[in-house]
Amino acid sequence: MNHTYGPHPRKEDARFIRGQGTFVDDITLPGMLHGAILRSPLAHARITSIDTAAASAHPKVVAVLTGADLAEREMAWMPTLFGDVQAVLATDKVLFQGQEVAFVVATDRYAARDALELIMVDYEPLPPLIDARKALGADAPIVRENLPGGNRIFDWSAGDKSAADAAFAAADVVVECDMLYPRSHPSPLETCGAIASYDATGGKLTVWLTTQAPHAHRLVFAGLTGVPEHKIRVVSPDLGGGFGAKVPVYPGYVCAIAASMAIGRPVKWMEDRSENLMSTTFARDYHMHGEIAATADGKILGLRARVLADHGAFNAVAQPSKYPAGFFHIFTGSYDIAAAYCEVTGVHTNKAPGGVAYSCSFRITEAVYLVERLTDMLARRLCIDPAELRLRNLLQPEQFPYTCPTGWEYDSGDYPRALKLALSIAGYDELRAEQAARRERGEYMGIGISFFTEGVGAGPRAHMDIMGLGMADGADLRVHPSGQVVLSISVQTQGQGHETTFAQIVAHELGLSVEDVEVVHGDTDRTPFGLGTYGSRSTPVSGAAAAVAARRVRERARVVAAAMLEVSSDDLEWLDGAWRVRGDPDSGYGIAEIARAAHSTLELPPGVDGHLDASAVYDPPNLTFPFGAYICVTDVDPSTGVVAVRRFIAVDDCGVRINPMIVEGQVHRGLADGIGIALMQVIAFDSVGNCLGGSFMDYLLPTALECPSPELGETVTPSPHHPIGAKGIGESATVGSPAAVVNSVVDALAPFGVTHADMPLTPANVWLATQGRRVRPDLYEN
Ligand code: MCN
Ligand code: CUM
Repeated sequence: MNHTYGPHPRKEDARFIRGQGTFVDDITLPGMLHGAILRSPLAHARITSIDTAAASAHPKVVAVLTGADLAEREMAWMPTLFGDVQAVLATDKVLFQGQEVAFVVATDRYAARDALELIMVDYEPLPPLIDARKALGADAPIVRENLPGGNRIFDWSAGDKSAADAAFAAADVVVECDMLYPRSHPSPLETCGAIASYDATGGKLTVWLTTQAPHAHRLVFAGLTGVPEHKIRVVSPDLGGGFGAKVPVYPGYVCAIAASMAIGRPVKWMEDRSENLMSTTFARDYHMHGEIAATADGKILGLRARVLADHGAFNAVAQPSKYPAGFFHIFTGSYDIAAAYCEVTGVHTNKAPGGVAYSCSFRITEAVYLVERLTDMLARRLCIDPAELRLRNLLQPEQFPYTCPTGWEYDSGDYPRALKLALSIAGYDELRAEQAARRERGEYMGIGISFFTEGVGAGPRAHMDIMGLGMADGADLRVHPSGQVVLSISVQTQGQGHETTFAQIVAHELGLSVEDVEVVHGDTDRTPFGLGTYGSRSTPVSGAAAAVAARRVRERARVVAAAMLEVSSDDLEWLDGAWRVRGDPDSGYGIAEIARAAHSTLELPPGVDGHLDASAVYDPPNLTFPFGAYICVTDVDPSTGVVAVRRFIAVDDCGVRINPMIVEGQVHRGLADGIGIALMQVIAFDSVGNCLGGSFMDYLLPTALECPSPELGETVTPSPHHPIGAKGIGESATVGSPAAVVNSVVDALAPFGVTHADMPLTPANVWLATQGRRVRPDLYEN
């Protein structure tokens, strides 16, 4: 019986490795039609006319929808999860290249694509706004003409400005830097899609959907279509990755729904790779100016940041509503910095909807990058080793719970232990000696460190909401007479292994085998309400709900066990997976026997009903704060600019590990993310707004060739407020690793006087850096 946490093989892999997963595009319904989207070739243009006659006349075309058609159904605009409204199909203007303009429904997918070419759209080009830094200029083109703030979405600040200013005034040294965290794309292997099936007779709408948040999307669909929420079923079958890309509601989903409701047949829409890369939601695009102040012996006194956030044409992605810059303001990171202040301005540009997404912990990615770059620069300026400077400034274990200057309470941590472990795995002193020896020979090796703290598990209802909804999650636990159990959860795995780890949580609490727990998710008709999987919140929130529900089952079982043993339930203790009479460990019953008895005719005490089922709704009291120490070793060839990542050492602390094997898998993929972001990925635009990242020839994914097998270490500092002491892990490595890679490359290039270069550190950009030149990797002037 396996009822402890541990490296249990993933239950879901049996079907995946046999090719038996069911993804949205695998589903075919009787009479199903296929939709395709006509997209704007221009970044900014007025639509003067749309002629769909020829497309409609195509023999295989069943319907053509335009914005005007949707407007008649009041579905031309949809709410986003971030409180914006986004055009489903453009009516007046197009605002980015790839924006949705018309939807063709045909009897097969090829005919639908062919017919797109028969639609005639007249565009009157407008000057596009591509460079976010020009968004607030007097002569900037206005992206959203109907918004009162023009291109300005928000101005937001956090921290104590005067305290920060005073810290800077008192400092011996100040280091500052402009840095860009470029626009990147989560690129799940499965693109986005939907099958909508509307049954007019029953008034029921079923949508198979690539979504990380089935219940949230159902609520949006209810508001849009007028179909009541309880008559809508959103089914999210297996997902081929999400990484944040499947959080937003996309126009294609709504088009499929509108078409199915208009035609009365199921309609499938599945985007292709280029559509996914050009028009689904983006991440980052943060233009940051950071400043760090310190004493001459390297005690950090203050941190300031001024950020311009490029959100593209619409604000598509949820971030807890009180925080328009996500959790960027946890930007003092892992250090004991008394004074900090940041200002963030969000702007619209003529680019695809942006915002957070891509393993980001709601903008903590950008914050970690900023402070870790500045810390390295400070170390260089003060001629202090970057590891030593960090050890002097890391928060100490006795400071927890620690309230950071912008008000968040970090729950637990032992940071020096994690960094020292990473340094010892790396053999840091020997690496520095090797580096010096190589430099003598004209070889450029870099050692880059980063330390990160995340805040994940959104979120406590006292502090945050999405669409006005508190962020509690539900778990329902059904205990069959055999003692086998079914757990229904509101979160949605995209590859993280919830069917295994959530079963482990329940098995652990109830003394069952992992095989005896079946996990149901991804179907709003079968699962309790909750806001979905992102921000590594599944374990912190829904995992807690599962543990609480299981403990309720255990308490119910106690009463039944007492009746079975004819003792008072006070005389029972839970020991080794069974309720036993205190002092008599050989007596007692496990959950299976108790469940059987609960369902039997056994006489139960008054008020006790005859089954063990329980449910829980979990409102987290705080975020959980996982952390880690990363070290990246690179070899850089300054003559070609080629960077090779030789080693990657990652020590992660996510509290209690439910399944260490899955945790390590999460770290592996996050490190690959980070290497990709740091070295090869950017969604760039030319000056008229053509997206230059529309295929995997241009937007590069790292492979095993670029990613060394990482050397992992762990420390375990349980979260004090989480029922099982776990913290999230799903985004840690993506958040923490880019800074380590960049610090490593800049370290390698120190002899060239390089102090900073913006990501991605492609061969061209690295070579330019050695020549003392800085480029804007996100913008190509035509
Ligand atoms: N886990 C564990 N012990 C812990 C923490 C987590 O065993 N202390 C396990 C969990 O039970 C779960 C997995 O690790 O099986 C990730 O858990 P968690 O950190 O709670 O993150 P979520 O499940 O909420 O996943 C979301 C996170 C995010 S936001 C992105 S983005 C991302 C990521 O997960 N997208 C992914 N990892 C991904 N992994 C895959 N394969 N595909 C994606 O799209
Ligand atoms: Cu920020 S990407 Mo994940 O939260 O789905």
